[in-house]
Amino acid sequence: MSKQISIIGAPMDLGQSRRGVDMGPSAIRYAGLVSRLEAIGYEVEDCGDIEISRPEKENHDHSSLKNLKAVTETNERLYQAVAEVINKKRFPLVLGGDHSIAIGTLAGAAKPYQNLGVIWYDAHGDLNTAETSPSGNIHGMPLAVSLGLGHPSLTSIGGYQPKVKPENIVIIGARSLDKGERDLIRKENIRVYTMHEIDRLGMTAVMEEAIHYLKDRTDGVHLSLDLDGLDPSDAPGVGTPVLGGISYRESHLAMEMLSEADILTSAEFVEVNPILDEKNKTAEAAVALAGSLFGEKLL
Ligand code: HAR
Ligand code: MN
Ligand code: MN
Ligand code: MN
Repeated sequence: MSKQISIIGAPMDLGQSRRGVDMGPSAIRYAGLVSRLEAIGYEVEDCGDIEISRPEKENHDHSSLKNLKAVTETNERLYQAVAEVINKKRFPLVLGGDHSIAIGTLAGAAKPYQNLGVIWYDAHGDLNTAETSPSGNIHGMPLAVSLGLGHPSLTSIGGYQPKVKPENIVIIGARSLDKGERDLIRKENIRVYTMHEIDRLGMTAVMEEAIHYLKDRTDGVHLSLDLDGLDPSDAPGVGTPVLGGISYRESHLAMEMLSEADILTSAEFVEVNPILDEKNKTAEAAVALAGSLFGEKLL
C-alpha cells in the first residue's frame, strides 16, 4: 500500500432523503482522521471537499431516481478527483456523504485495474435499479451502477463500464436486502456474507475467506465501508440503521485483517450522519476503524 494518503471529502446528501449526512466529512475530520493516520507514519494530504451540485427542485421527490442530475454531476467530479490522486500514486480515501458517492469513487478507483475487487461492508446490498428500488434513493443503487446496471447517466461516469465484475465483489454484513437485490445476487452469484454467516462462522473465518477469494482473482481492492454495516448501538449516526449488525470489535478485527493482507488500493467511509449521532460516536468509530485499516497496532 502507498504510504501517501489523499483524503477527498464528498459531502453529498442527495442520494437519500434525510438531512445531515452532508456533514459526514466534517465530523470524520473533527474526530481526528489526519492525525491518526500521521501517527501511524503516513504522509497525509487533505484535498478538501468536492463541489456538490444543487438539486433541481422539481426532480426531488417524485422521480424513481431522486436528484439524478445533481448526483450524476457530483459523481463526475468525484471520479476526476479520485483519478487524479491515483495518477499521483497516492492512496485515495474518500469520506461521504451518502453511499451514492461510491459511483464516482469506483469510477476513479477501478480505472487502472482489469479486475478491481470490492468489499462492500454494509447492512444493505445497494444493488437496486430504478425498476427495483423501493425508495428511488440512489444511495441504494451504487453497487448495481458499478456493475453497469442502472440509468445510463450513472453507469457511464468515467467513460467506461462496468467498473466491477460480479465475481469480484464481496458483500459483508448484509441484513436488509430487497427482492430485486436478492434476485440479482442469485443471478450473478455474488458472494455475500450476511449476518447469518458472520454469526455462524465468526468474523475471522469470514475475512479469511473473503481475502483469499479476492486475492486469487483481483489486481486491486476497494473497501466501501458503510457505517450502517455496524450495529446501531456502535454506530447510531446513520440514516438507515438496521438492528443486528456487526459489532465494533468485529469491525476492528475485519480492518486489522485487511491491513495484514495488504490488498487495498482505495477506500471510502460513508453514511455518517452527525445530526442523528450521539456525541460524534459514529465518526469516531470511522476514525478508529481507519486506524486499524491502515495498520495501527495496539502494542
Ligand atoms: N434498499 C433500500 C433502498 O434501496 C435502502 C437503501 C439503503 N441505505 C443505505 N445504503 N444506507 O446502504 O432504498
Ligand atoms: Mn435532500
Ligand atoms: Mn450502503
Ligand atoms: Mn447501508
